Amino acid sequence: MREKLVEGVKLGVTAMQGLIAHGRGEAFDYILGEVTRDFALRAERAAVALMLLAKHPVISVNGNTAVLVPEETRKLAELVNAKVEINVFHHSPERVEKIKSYLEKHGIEVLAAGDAVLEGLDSARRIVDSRGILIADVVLVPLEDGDRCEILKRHGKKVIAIDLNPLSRTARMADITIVDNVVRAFPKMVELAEEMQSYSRSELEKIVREYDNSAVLADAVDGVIRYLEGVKKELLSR
Ligand code: PTJ
Repeated sequence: MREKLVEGVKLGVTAMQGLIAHGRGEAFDYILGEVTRDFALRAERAAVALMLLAKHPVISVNGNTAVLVPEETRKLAELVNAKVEINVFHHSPERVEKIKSYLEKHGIEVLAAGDAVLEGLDSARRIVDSRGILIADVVLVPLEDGDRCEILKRHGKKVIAIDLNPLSRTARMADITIVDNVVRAFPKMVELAEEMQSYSRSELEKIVREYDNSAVLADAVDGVIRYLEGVKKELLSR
């Protein structure tokens, strides 16, 4: 992952700050045991159900997500019929163009017109595509901490976050929070989407209805506590 991100920086796709963000993620991954836990799986399942039910689902891609999971982004978008839109915090037209051609090389049709504004946001994340995030009903937001989630919700959109930090602003504000590494979450969601494609709308609606994000976030915090308690026990038993 580190090598991919460093290469991404060299290509001008990943922001330098993306390396710092990765370090934050790694630290949380360590104290989660670096595996997909049950709480993440529950969220991934609900996320796929919500995307399959959506009219205009959009996968929002930044410089980290682009280099970490391009193939899986393409597959997931195809399976749930989602648009892929570039949305970055560290914005320049040149950088967006670089991310766009990087994703296109992976066979992804990308939205990045930047012809509309998401009212209420000051950062460059306000720059959106009128065929994508602007009209989306469900937005998948991987690897991001900030105020965009809150604003997306204010615009009536459902937000799915993928964030290893269950305490981040985005993680706490999202409708569905996947506390997992994007490199595990995306392949898992592809697998689930392949299976759930054949589900009826009522089956998908039931999954979404029964999903409880507060319980998932609490279980994620509990997961960290339990993992650390296990480490502590092991150290004391030496
Ligand atoms: O490409 P840009 O310009 O949009 O910039 C991208 C970054 C990631 C720098 C920026 O948008 C950002 O929000 O960075 P933050 O504030 O550090 O937030 C990143 C969040 O993602 C943190 O809560 C990390 O714990 C989490 N994270 C980092 N790596 C992973 C991750 N979550 C899941 N999988 C990862 N691999």
